[in-house]
Amino acid sequence: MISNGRILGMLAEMVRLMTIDEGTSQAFKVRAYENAIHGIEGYSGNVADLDAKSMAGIKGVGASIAARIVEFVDTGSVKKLDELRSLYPVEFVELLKIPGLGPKTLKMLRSELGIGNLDDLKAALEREALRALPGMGKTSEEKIARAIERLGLHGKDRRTPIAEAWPVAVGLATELAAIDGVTAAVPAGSLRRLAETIGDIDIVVATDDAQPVMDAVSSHPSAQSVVGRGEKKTSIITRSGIQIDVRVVAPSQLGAALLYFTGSKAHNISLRQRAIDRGWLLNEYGLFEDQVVIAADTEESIYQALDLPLLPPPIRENSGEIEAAAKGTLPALVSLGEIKGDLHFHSDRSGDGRSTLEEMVAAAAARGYHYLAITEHGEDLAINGSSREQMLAHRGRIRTLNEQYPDMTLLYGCELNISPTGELDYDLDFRLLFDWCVASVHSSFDLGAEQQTARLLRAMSDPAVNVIGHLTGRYIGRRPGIELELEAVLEGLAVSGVALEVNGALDRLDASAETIRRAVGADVKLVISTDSHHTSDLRRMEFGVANAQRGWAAAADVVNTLDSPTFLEFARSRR
Ligand code: DGT
Ligand code: CA
Ligand code: CA
Ligand code: ZN
Repeated sequence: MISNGRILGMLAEMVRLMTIDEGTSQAFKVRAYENAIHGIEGYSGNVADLDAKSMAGIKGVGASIAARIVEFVDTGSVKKLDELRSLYPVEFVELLKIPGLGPKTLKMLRSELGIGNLDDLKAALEREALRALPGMGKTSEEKIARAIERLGLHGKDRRTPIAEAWPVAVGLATELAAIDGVTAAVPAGSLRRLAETIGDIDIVVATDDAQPVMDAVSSHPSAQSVVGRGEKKTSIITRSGIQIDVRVVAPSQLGAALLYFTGSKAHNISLRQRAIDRGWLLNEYGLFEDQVVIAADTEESIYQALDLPLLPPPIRENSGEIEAAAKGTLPALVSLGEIKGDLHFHSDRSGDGRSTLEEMVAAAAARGYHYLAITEHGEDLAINGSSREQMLAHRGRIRTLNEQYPDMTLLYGCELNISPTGELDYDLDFRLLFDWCVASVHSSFDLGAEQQTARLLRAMSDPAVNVIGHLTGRYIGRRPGIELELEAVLEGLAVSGVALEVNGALDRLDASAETIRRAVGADVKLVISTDSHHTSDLRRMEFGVANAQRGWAAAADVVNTLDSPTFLEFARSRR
């Protein structure tokens, strides 16, 4: 059975390759595939079960794309995709990640200079060959060279942003879990710890019959090459250049294997030392005294035998967690079940929103939230801000809609734009009409640290502001965050009572875990948010919570764990 994840992977590859083929991501055909992806992401059934006609009934999926999906389901491949793959090999497509290299430029580099991969590009930069091309110059050469440095696009050291690796890992694990005899298939390694970038994907599969799993992996359609094949371990490199290690273990040893392959290595070494201190041995097969198993089947049983509570993967970095847990001083880390609302949330009132207000609110209600802040973009954001009139009309719609949800308080909110000097949208009186305001940087990312810091401090002095959204504005692996004086910013937050957002979008994870940990130490309040623009984004809450854990945040540090009355008091407290 072909999963929705596999179909989405195929469509995403079509988008990548057609963007190059068409020369722009705005081409009609590319947009059509993107719409199909959004539609399928929001579809809860199994797409492969549908015929072409009912597939075309899914929002965003047209007849010709439906036909391609059917071809994929029936034959395991798509002719058009194969053609595009031979035109644009992986090592060429990879160059698209470099800021400043759009599809048109890339095609020109290939036709004019024969550049087909990173090594070719570096050599061309070396001999200053790019600057002679139309639309290029010395500055563009320098910019590209810097971007190559910063993205770490260097052969084996290359790391993949977690947002890119996550769907690949979860998709493959879901497929392997469906193989007969498999009792569990779990992504481990740095991905499970929610590291920002992933060296390779590690998947642990529990079954007594390794052969079908190893076969499925080595013949997987996403594999470009098989780089290792053993009885219990197979490694492949995907067409998008990510290495995946799949290891098979006996179900009775799943806990020990997960613990070992989740790491981090430093955490493992400390745990093993704890075992040695007790005269025991800890490895990927279990915890042993002489040859006798003390614990092996679950991670929890192993931690327990070592007099420790189950430590969640995000904090397994050997940065004091084992010592703190042993002493009982580890904070009770925030958990998903404690989250009572989402406080950074867009509908299609924002130009980049993709679901209606009604759909978004229904999705939040389905999660059992007690409160929800609708935070459409403020007027200044170039393409998709809302005017005063639009905002006030939206407020009416929100209030009316709230009548249908007696168990949830809807807050009329806004995501205000912080100007380069720290001013905010509208005027203070208008801002104070909002029940909840996120304030975020969406422009002038290149200012110096001093200016950025002043800008943020000024924004948080505004009485309408409740939380600073995605603090640095980074996109992991694509855009560095703004520079700022963290100490001063955290002190400003602590003094003003403005919260710091933990943005759960996987390509942001902003604030970073390090910043969160420092914020917690500085008594700064946190808000964990999804920044949803579509109903399928609400699940980002689990990433936000995991990143907050990675920053050692307790429920008491997180505003949206408060019960409704206490939260509403917090929302009003600076007004
Ligand atoms: P990555 O792939 O660089 O993002 O980081 P990880 O943490 O996924 O590292 P990886 O893939 O090399 O290994 C997966 C896990 O296996 C790692 O987190 C801990 C465990 N591991 C690997 N090598 C060793 C080792 O030499 N000693 C111990 N104790 N554990 C290891
Ligand atoms: Ca790994
Ligand atoms: Ca690995
Ligand atoms: Zn934003």
